[in-house]
Amino acid sequence: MAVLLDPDKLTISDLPNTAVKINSNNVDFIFVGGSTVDLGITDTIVSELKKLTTVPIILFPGDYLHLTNKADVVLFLSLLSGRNPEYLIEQQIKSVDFLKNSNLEIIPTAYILIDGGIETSVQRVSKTIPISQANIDKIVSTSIAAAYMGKQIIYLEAGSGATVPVGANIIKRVSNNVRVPIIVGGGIRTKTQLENAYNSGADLIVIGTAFEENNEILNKLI
Ligand code: 1GP
Repeated sequence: MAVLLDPDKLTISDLPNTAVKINSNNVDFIFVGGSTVDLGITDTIVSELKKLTTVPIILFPGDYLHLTNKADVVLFLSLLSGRNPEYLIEQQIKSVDFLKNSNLEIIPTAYILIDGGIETSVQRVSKTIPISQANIDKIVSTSIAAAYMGKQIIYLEAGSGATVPVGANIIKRVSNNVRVPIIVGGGIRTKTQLENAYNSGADLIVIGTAFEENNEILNKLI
């Protein structure tokens, strides 16, 4: 399981306690990112986290300006559910000057936004429409196209704070059709939802809001 930390919603003084919870609950990865993050904060948060944990830190950037060399990996996201060139290719081009001189492991990732029941910040910031959960064929075709493009991860995203996580039927259909590892996130708050997603074929589940609201939740989930 991965925990998502949004630098916008954290202060440096929160980090020691956050790291204790992460370290004591077998969290596999820490994702750091958010749609709207002030400049420089990601770098500071990741530097501090590195002093507190050995859990690998994966950047999940909302903007190329959030990149930092202090993390281990960056998900090189392309928002394939949307039709906004800024998040399909422009941000990626803008990131090259930074990434070509960095030591980050870069993982080509298809980012697929699926309707999570509310307008989420990724939808607002990216100005793209999520794919309806009813439109499973489109989600599957987008995932297969992503695999043909060479994406190494497919991220099925209901959006942070979603009221409806990505459905088990969707995860199942995608995992039956692609061999690419699948990350699922958005609105997962309970052990049942977590188990349903894993049993349907998710390879990694990301928990953000539920952990922000209650950082005792990990021992209930894992
Ligand atoms: C958001 O998928 C992540 O990008 C996690 O979502 O905050 O709803 O857990 P939550």
